[in-house]
Amino acid sequence: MLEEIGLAYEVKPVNIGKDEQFAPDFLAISPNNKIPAIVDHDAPGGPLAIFESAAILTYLADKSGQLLAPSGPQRWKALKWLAWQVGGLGPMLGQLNFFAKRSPDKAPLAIERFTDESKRLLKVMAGRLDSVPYLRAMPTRSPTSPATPGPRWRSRC
Ligand SMILES: N[C@@H](CCC(=O)N[C@@H](CS)C(=O)NCC(=O)O)C(=O)O
Repeated sequence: MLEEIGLAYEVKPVNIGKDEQFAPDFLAISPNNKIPAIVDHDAPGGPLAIFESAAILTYLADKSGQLLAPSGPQRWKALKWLAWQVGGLGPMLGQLNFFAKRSPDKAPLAIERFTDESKRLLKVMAGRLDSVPYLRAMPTRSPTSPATPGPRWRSRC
């Protein structure tokens, strides 16, 4: 997203394979010991640390004025799908990956539960993508209607 909105940034790798997410200087930025996290050194009032991907995406969209409507229904049409992804699909696929692949103990009930729920969520996603090109997007324009110029946050709808 930083590339897409054209904001300068510096990458600080955090090797979670080496438990670097538990280092005190990283925990000061991301107390939940997870990547991604950012620090905006140009924030009003001084450096601002943000963790959780949904918060980071929303913050960067607001800061840059791109990819997300500043207010109104289009903002909420995007944010509800972002919340659905981070609260539903992401965690469910993560749990499925853990129980079905990584865990040495193959607990059938856990695998069944997370498989079913993952399939259900993927079906919701597939249904949405039947009618729009991106989860957050408005219905695809009719090929005969002219493209409507507008603010940059609308350009990918
Ligand atoms: N809800 C978080 C999830 C982030 C997440 O699960 N990060 C994983 C890597 S993909 C992580 O940092 N794991 C390290 C750990 O759990 O110690 C978000 O959306 O930012």
